[in-house]
Amino acid sequence: MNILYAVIFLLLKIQLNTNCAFAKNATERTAYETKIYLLNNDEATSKCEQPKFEFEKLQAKIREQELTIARLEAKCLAVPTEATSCLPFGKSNEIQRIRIPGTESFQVLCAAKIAGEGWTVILNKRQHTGSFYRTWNEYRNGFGDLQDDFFIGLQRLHLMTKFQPHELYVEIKDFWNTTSYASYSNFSIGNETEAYKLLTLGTFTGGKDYFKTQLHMKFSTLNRDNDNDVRNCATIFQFGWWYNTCRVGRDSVANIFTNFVQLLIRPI
Ligand SMILES: [Ca+2]
Repeated sequence: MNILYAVIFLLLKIQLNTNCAFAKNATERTAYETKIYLLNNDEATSKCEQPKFEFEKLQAKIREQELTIARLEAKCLAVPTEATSCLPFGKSNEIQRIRIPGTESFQVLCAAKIAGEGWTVILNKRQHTGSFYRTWNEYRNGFGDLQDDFFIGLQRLHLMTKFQPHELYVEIKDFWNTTSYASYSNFSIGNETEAYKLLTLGTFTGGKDYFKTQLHMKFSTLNRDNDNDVRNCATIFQFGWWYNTCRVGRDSVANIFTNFVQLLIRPI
């Protein structure tokens, strides 16, 4: 007889819990919970028992959400908080600090008065000061003074143009003080293993195409002859460059009659 009561009690409990779990509204649910309480006479077990699969589904959903949050956090942390070019500095013509993935942050000279806002000066050369007759390591790491003559360095230039596409702007003043300009829509250079090869230039616009024979050329310096001439052009012109042959005419940046050269880049 006791077993029969126990079975009836159990069936009743299951029925009440099922009805409770699928109650249409809060009032119905409370009514079932009251009945469960009266049956158990115990507040701790009077609450409606959710079916196990519902609970597992909720747990899986929470785990998914946690994973999404973790990925978003990782993404946020990976985005550099520093500027990656002069673009965010807008009208600045001052020295600013930028950081490119793969290297420490470094200072650059921004230019907003030459060809619009947001340009980074990568080379500044005046004939009367400084020297560009430098070694491979100097050209790789950069040299000079940002307030005067300088070169940003091939490694930084490689990382900058690899990280995001850049346009190039060239301003040249020759021996006779004639100023001319050139711009290229997509300037990029390779890594050191590729001898910082001039990979792309994009479309040329402007007066003189200063880079027309330099495309796909490797970089050469006084102690690293990567040009296509029997001689070392960097030694002849005392200037590190993406030389092809040593027959550089007046249309070349490496021209010895160049009074002033400024190269600028800007993300596109
Ligand atoms: Ca050579």
